[in-house]
Amino acid sequence: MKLTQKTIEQLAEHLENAELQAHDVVKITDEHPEMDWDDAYAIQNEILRRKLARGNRVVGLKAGLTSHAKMKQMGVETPCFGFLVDYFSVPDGGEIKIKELIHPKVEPEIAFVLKRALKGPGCHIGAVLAATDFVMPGIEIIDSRYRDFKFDLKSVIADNCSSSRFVLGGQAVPVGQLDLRTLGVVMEKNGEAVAIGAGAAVLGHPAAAIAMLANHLGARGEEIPAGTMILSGGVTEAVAVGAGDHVNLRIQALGGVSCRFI
Ligand code: OOG
Ligand code: MG
Repeated sequence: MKLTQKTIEQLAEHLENAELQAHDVVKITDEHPEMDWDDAYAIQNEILRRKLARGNRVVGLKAGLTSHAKMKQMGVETPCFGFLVDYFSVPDGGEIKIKELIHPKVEPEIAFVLKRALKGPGCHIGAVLAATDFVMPGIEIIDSRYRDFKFDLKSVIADNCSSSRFVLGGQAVPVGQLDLRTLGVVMEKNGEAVAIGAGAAVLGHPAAAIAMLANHLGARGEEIPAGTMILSGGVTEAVAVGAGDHVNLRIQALGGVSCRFI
């Protein structure tokens, strides 16, 4: 760790205020180029602590930057992990208020729900599939607090990996009979297909993103608890949205999920 506890708390407050007040900020590594990975996750944890103290609850976890399309779009080469709290959750078909957000983008995701806890190190896709209750389609709405969505990996980790809203829907399907690599993914904006892909775009197999998360937490002595919902990461590039847009995601064998921006 390179930052003091006081600086970590200040940066967490700074980034969380940007989220809650829907305004952008410059990336924090501009002022703190010395910060390291532990500092980045410590800032994210401090944002979580602030939310829990205010009565919010964790309702899921996420892996991000797990597909080449996303890594290329954002100019980074390693996945990141974040948390999802209660007020991020939007019902299927629900409305999302643009004025509560800065510059939102949507991305198609495969969501996993676990029936058993997963603990690294050494977690692999076999363990993930064995522990998975079902998968379902999810639209993630990301909203980097950084100006023009420009950041480096440490800055984006501190910013809880741009987490903002998510929508789950479709069908909850057990993984036993599915080949998650070849599941087709089509996301439409206002009726036009704007993002098309397949599950394998996520680290070769979306379960690998869940295994990486378990191994990341395992290195810190933590686990993914049974029952956790996890977004495995955008399959394609994220697509910018504005007021009036309607987004619909369909995933082969898993059905569809949608939301509207007002
Ligand atoms: C970081 C969040 C990435 C994903 O699924 O790749 C993410 C960003 O692109 O702003 O959620
Ligand atoms: Mg995502």
